[in-house]
Amino acid sequence: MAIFAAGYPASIAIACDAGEPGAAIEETVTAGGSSLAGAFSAPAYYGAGDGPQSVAVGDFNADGKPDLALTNQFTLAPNRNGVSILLNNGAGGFSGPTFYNLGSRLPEGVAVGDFNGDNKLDLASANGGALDSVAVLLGNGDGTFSAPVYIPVSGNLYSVAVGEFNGDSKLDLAAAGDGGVAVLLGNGDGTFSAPTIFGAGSAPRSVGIDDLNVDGKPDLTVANFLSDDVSVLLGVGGGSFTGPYSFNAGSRPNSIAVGDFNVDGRPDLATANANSNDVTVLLTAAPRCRSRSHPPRCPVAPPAHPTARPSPPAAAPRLTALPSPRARCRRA
Ligand SMILES: [Ca+2]
Ligand SMILES: [Ca+2]
Ligand SMILES: [Ca+2]
Ligand SMILES: [Ca+2]
Repeated sequence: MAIFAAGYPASIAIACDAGEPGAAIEETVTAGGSSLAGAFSAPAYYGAGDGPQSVAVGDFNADGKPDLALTNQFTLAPNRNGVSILLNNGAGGFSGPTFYNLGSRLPEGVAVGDFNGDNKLDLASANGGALDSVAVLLGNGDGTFSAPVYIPVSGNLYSVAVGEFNGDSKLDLAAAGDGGVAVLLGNGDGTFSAPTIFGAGSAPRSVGIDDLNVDGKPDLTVANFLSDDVSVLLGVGGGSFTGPYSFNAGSRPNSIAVGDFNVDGRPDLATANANSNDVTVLLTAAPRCRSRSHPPRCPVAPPAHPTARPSPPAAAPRLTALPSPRARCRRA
């Protein structure tokens, strides 16, 4: 990985051929610094229990106003680990919290989805500690939740995300922890399959979901805290993934998020790097064009690979890092 001084954006193209299923990703390291003074009101603070770790948004009481769900950790008092709900009061403020106890589990990440198809939002938390697990709390539609149900997942979980991996229209979960990425397929009734573990880098801390290679199948992105990189696992359908494909990040990436930062219609990645005090941004590049015509012509979207690539060997091949950005192909 090339090292860039903060504030001096640079890029490395890491590309796959247009016909390959691998995402083509261009790497840029940036740091913040521009002022957004006046963009937000003065901060308001609401009680959220002991040791809030993570926050997610959903309309839990179906009043059209987004509410908050947080995870709490208080290791000195295990009965204060859990999930807190703050309901939107309609004036930009929040009431609560209402607390759901997860015992001695140490919840980190929390995600929102309707897991049982009743149009009421539910919660999933990624729990570390001795009882590492995913906790599922089904929503009652009025801002309250059922008692948590636990799915054991070894590996000291840190993060959970909601996706649909096997095309059955039932929401699934991906959870990142020290053991890799656990995929739990939803049964549509709020229960989930036992986890299938996919390898990532060292100490995965955060997982995101998006379709990076635009093949209609959601892919997994993972920030690996100890290997200082991002793992991309490409969905192949059926709840399975190939990879991991590794991309360098800053030092100790702790969180990953997906967004189309260059507004080209392709999802990009950002990691928060706890030790290098910066953000790594990985821009998904357009597929490399093999055409020798002038001007070169590329497909608007990468064509679907005709056959699923077999599972990679234990040491998955890395995508080739190119020394400089390639000229963009002009779209036909
Ligand atoms: Ca539900
Ligand atoms: Ca599913
Ligand atoms: Ca995909
Ligand atoms: Ca983009």
